[in-house]
Amino acid sequence: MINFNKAKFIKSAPTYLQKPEKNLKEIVFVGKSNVGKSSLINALVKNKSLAKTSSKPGYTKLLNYFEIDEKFYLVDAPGYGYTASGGKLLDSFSKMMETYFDNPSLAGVVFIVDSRHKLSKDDEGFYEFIKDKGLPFILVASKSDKLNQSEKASIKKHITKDIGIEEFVLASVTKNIGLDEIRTKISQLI
Ligand SMILES: Nc1nc2c(ncn2[C@@H]2O[C@H](COP(=O)(O)OP(=O)(O)OP(=O)(O)O)[C@@H](O)[C@H]2O)c(=O)[nH]1
Ligand SMILES: [Mg+2]
Repeated sequence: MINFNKAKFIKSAPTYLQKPEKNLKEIVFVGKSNVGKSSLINALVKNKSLAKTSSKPGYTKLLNYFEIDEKFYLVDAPGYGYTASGGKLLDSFSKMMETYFDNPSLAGVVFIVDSRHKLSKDDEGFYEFIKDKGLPFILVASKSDKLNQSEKASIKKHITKDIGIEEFVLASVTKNIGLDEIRTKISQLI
């Protein structure tokens, strides 16, 4: 059993090569800027001020390592702004993240998309990228508190039918939806 409430900030790093000394597995949170990566980390550990959040996009600038229950790291990452092309990530931030994915400690990706919209080209590009790399991932559709029933049905149809991802978690940090399921899935990757 992992105690997610036992969470502490360890350090910020520009690449995984500067990661914390203690060698633990890592779960990284990835998605477009402002999708709710940092908020989701806070909700999972029940500490609203652990990871810094903002209503403005582009807030998280480095890899932020949070140690959970002395067992593994949750890694908060900047949001993407990259162009997907043949599985390569193009801009300078993306180069930084591309090297991150060669990190041997990486145990899985929490891939977050906005439940109010279809996947963007960048989301689809990132999905191709993790598929190519064969990385285990948990797909989370965030901000589900903003959806009505028919909108929930339509994002489900989009993800499962158009994109072809069978399993995903519809989540809301404000309404505490999907969080236990995400904790369970992360525990299975560790
Ligand atoms: N209604 C609602 N708002 C949310 C939810 N999750 C995040 N937000 C809001 O979305 C905004 C962005 O949240 P962040 O957690 O900072 O997003 P981020 O993905 O870390 O953004 P960057 O670090 O800039 O890439 C904030 O105003 C949050 O309060 C949610 O489940 N529901
Ligand atoms: Mg952030």
